[in-house]
Amino acid sequence: MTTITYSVPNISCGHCVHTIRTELADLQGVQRVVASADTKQVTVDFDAPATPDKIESLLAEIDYPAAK
Ligand SMILES: [Cu+2]
Repeated sequence: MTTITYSVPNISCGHCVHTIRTELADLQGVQRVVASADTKQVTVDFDAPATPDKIESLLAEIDYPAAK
């Protein structure tokens, strides 16, 4: 299991949190998603076949790109 915390500046409300949680949960291998509008952070626990690249691509696709 790998855990990565992303900084996602676009998170502004509970809707954003819900969207991110729902979309990431659909990615195979993702075990747990914690997103917060307060900290603007998304923490993802995942195993293969999910990868940091796939998670970042998905976040960018749904308009919540992770800050580098
Ligand atoms: Cu929102």
